Amino acid sequence: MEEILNEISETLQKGRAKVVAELVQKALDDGIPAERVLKEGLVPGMNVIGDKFKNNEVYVPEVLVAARAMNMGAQVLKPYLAASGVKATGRACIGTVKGDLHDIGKNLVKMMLEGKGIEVIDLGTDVAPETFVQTAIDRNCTIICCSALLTTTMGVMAEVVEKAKEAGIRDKVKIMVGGAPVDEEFCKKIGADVYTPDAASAADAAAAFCDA
Ligand code: B1M
Repeated sequence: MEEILNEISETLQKGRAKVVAELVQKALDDGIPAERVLKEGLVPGMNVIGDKFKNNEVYVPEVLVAARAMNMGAQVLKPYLAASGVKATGRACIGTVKGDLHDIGKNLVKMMLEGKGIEVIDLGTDVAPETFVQTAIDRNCTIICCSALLTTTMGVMAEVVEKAKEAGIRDKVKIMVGGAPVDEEFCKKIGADVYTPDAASAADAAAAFCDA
């Protein structure tokens, strides 16, 4: 079992997207749960690339092809991750905050929320605080989901909270935050409602808000 998970990680690091997708399918066919394929295959591969990127051992083009391989693998996982029992009802808007172009984690969160039956409006990347809030108003969202991967952009989440207050919707919408540099303490400090460390726990928290 571990062999194929390592192979997924290594193939992802080489950016061989098609082979990653095939290996992910094979792992699923072999009975490995989708969450393990994600946590022990795809994500560790991306983390190795991240460390190499930090140490200037690989550069943006290599990171981009690895990211494409990650996305293709995640697409294969989608129907398996999405399978869940009781369905929640509700609507969320999601985006990566202004100045930030990382979208792999955000896409995973979207996928898992949809798996819970929540309708998700994907605002993409580089999303201004006003856009999160205006979308929540226009589309009557129960939840605003903000993702950030950069220490230089996580502060935008505080602006989302402030804009929601200014627009008078703070008591009507839950604000969820996440992404590698974000933690519980930061969430409390900016007055957001919940921080979750990964996509699966984000989906659980979102479903709980929708059912409340
Ligand atoms: Co960027 N990058 N990058 N990058 N990149 C990081 C984040 C970095 C840690 C790399 C490093 O130095 N080791 C570093 C940030 C340092 C910091 O701020 N502390 C960094 C940097 C510096 C940069 C640039 C500034 C580099 C440059 O140009 N000099 C630049 C910035 C561009 C910009 O955004 N304006 C940049 C660019 C890029 C690429 C475009 C090349 C590419 C992004 C491609 C894409 O997303 N389509 C990229 C990538 C791929 C990475 C790494 C390697 C991988 C990120 C990733 O996708 N991880 C990353 C290093 C790393 O993280 N190890 C790095 C896999 C993904 C599944 O995890 O997104 O954390 P993650 O999501 C997780 C959780 O965080 C959580 O759930 C997911 C899993 O379940 N989660 C949430 C995420 N959002 C959530 C929301 C929630 C709840 C949970 O609720 C709403």
